[in-house]
Amino acid sequence: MSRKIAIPQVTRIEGHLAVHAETEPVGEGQGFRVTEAHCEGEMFRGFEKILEGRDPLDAQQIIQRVCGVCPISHGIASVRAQEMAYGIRPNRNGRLLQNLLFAANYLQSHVAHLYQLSALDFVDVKALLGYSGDNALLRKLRTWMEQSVARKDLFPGAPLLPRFEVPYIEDAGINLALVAHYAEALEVRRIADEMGAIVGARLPHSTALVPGGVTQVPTMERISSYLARLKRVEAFIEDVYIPDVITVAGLFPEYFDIGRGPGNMLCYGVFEMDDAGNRLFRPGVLINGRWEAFDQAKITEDAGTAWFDVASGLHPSRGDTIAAPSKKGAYSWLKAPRYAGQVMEVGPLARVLVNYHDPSNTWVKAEVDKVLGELKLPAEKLVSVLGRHLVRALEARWVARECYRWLEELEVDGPPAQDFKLVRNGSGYGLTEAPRGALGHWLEIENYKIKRYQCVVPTTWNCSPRDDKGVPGAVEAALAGTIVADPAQPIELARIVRSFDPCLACAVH
Ligand code: NFE
Ligand code: MG
Repeated sequence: MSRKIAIPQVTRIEGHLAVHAETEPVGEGQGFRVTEAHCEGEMFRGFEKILEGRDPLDAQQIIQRVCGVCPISHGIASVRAQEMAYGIRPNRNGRLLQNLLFAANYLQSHVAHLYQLSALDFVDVKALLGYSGDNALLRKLRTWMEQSVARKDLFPGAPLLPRFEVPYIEDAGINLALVAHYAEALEVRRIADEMGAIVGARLPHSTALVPGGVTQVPTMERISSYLARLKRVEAFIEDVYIPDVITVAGLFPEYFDIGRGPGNMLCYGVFEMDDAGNRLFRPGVLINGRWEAFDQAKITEDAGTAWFDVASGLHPSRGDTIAAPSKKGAYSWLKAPRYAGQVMEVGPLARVLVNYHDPSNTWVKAEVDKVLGELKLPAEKLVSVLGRHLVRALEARWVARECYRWLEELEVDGPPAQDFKLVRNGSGYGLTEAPRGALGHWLEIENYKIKRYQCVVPTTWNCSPRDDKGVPGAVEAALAGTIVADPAQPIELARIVRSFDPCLACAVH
């Protein structure tokens, strides 16, 4: 008999996502296959409307509040849109300082994703209660665990339980190490946020980010403070984060075959490497396995299954945000973004695969092939739950490495931003890559005020509902076909959803 699976609140992601799946039995004792899945974004925020009528210079401040995890992405997209409207580019220091600020936010976000959000999909935290031994970490964890076992409401140990009761990692040493790294990751994330604050004046929401650069002059003291912290964060990525992902991959190799998704990949490009605008990760798309140049005119948003009373299929420069909570046939507060009418995956995997197949870019291919060779893994297996975790960790390595170069290229005590003049009327768009993928802001200015502001956000792409043709979004597609051993404990689905690192707070903006 078929079974419905409901995960009414996916925990350990940002924001409010419900997942519903229909299943059919595979065979006696062989579990249930997902025939179709729905992702429901359950909250409306309305930042696009909040910005209307305001001073454009306030946009990067207000829009960063969309998220506490990836605020700098929204800040960067916003200043890029303004830079286009004002007809400027960041000066050299401005470009490098924005990269350093953005990179710090990437590193914080990627480390958070593996440890605070995903590790408990694999680590057996409950087993820790039974482990002998006595140290400060174990004592703290036992207290958390005992509290969380005893109570159903919110409590200090809430991130650890409840959980699906399924087989987790059995090796006590690995469980203990991963939980110790969970605690260490909190410290590393604080240090990464300090790196961001050195350049951006404060984190999570930077007050120093402006069109054309930042307001913090790169003094020798700031450069050396950033560098010291970068070394600490990089050591964690190299010695802990990447090895941990490889350890988990070795214990759950079947997850290289689970959670594939639509296979189409979109990347807007990120981290400007020179004054001509070349980027570390270049823009591009993969459609049906073929690389194509990226064209921003091909982005549209369908709204047929979203709770909005707006026209469907519009380019975001013409989009609008009118909430319609009673709309018939709708099931999500996310619109359905499409590229050339196609559903797209975005995120670290998309950045890396688009660049892997880019005919003009060789560094990504060389780096990826080296790791695939070491792991004896074919490239196709990257499009999977474990592939997303692995690529995200590798990306943290590459971004940390670039930071050294950007620090060296800074002109010490030189101007940190390009000057600009406000415009009475104008428009622009800012396309960048947030840690979770392709992020775009579209801005229209009329009489020195924001007339229209539209955001199309990474998790809006990944957790998109069905479009007007009925085609499922990327995560919906990744869930379909999955075999769930026990529909009452659908850990397979949770692992797939979390591999995309969804942030519904961003997605519904
Ligand atoms: Ni709230 Fe975000 C990132 C953006 S995801 S985390 O990364 O933009 O939709
Ligand atoms: Mg939007």
